[in-house]
Amino acid sequence: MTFTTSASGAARLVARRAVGQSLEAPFYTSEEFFALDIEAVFAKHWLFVAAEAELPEPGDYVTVALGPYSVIVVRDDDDRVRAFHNVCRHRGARLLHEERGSVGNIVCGYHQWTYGVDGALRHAPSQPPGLDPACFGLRTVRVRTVGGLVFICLAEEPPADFDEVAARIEPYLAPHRLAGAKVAAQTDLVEHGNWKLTMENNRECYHCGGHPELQGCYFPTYGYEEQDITPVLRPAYERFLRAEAEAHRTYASLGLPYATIEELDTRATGFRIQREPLDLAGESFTPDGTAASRRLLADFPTARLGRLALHTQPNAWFHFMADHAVTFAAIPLGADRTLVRTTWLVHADAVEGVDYDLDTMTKVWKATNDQDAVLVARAQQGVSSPAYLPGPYAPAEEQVEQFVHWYVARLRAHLEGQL
Ligand code: 3BY
Ligand code: FES
Ligand code: FE
Repeated sequence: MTFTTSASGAARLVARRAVGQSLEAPFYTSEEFFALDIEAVFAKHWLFVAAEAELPEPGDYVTVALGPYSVIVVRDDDDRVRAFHNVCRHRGARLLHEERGSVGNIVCGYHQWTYGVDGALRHAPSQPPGLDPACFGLRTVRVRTVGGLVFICLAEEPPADFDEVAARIEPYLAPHRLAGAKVAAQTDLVEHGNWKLTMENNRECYHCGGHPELQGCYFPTYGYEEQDITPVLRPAYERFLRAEAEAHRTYASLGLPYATIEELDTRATGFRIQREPLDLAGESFTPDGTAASRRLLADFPTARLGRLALHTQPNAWFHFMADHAVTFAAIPLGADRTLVRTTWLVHADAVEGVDYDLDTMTKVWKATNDQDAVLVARAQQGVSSPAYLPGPYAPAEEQVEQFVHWYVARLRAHLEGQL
C-alpha cells in the first residue's frame, strides 16, 4: 500500500521529524517522497556510480538511471572519464540502452545522430548545412574521479565542498592503487525496500548477529562504545582492542594516514573514513581472514592491514583491503526498490584461479548482501503497515541517525529553496 502525501504534507513531515527516531512511513513508501528524494538528494549531490576500473578502455561506458534521468559515464579517447545526459539533442530519444558496454561513437537509434565519446556531435544525417554541431553536443553531467572512484553530480551548481572532501580522502585511497585495478566480479541485487532503508541498514552493525559469514572475519562491535559491550560481545571487543593497537603501530610505521574523519552529517558531501583491523588473519573479508588475492592491489609490504572503510552520503560505502577492494552503490529504482551494485576489484595483473579464487573472494559479501536484502525487505513490509510507528535508535545506530539527519537537512534546504 502506498501512502499519499501532498507537497505541503511532505514539508510537514520533514519539519516535524523527531531526532533519534526512525522516519515516519511516507518517507519510505510514498511516490511523492520518492520524487522528492530524486530531486532534492540524487539530482543535487555527488553520487558514487562506478569504479574507474569498470571503464578500462576508451569507449567503455556504464549508464546510470536515477528517477527520470539517465546518465552515460564513458571513458573518452584521451582516457578521461566523462558523463553526459543519455538524451539525444535531436528529438530527445534515449541513446544507450544497455547498462554497460563499449562504443566507438554514441549513435542515436532514431535518426542516427552520431556523437563522439567526448559528447561532440559528429554527424547529423540530412540536416541543412547551416546546423552548427557545436550547439548540439550532448549535455554534460559533472564528473570527478577520486583515487579511482567515479562520482557524478547532476546539479548545475554542485555542492562546493567536494574538492575539499576529495583532497582529504585521496591520501587514504592512493596506496590502494584503485586506478590500477580490474573488476574481478560484480553483482546487482535488487532490494525490495526504499533506498533509505538500504542505507540505514548499512550504517549500523546492531543487526550483525544475522551475518554469520561476516562475523567470522569482521569485529561485530561497529559503532559500539565501551558501555555497549555486552558479555557476549566482550571477547571479540578485547580481541579488537589488541588488533587495533597493533594495526595503529603498523599504519604509523608505513606512513599510512589512519585518523578517523567523521563528517557524515556536517556538510553537503557527507563522508566518513576510517582504517581498522579485521578479525582472524586480519587481512581481508574472507572466511578465514586471509588475503583473497596473492597479488596485492595496494602498495603495502604486508596484507595484515585490516580495512580502510569509506562511507559517502547519500548512496555508497567501500572496503579497501591490501589484496582487494569492494565498492557498493545504492541506486533508487522506485519507492520500494533499490539496486545494490557490488564490485570486487583486484590488481589488474592478478589471474583468476592462480592468484585468487573468485568464490573465496566474494563469499562473505555475497552472503551478507543476501542477508541484508532480506532485512531491508522486512523493514519495508513493516513500515508499510498502518500500525508502524517510528522507533528509537540505539547508541550503536549513531551513523543511522547521522544519515537520516543529513537526509532531512537536505530536504529542508530544498523545500526552503536554498538548495
Ligand atoms: O559498512 C560498514 O562499514 C559495516 C560493515 C558491516 C556492515 N556495515 C555496518
Ligand atoms: Fe536522436 Fe532523432 S532523436 S537522432
Ligand atoms: Fe548487514
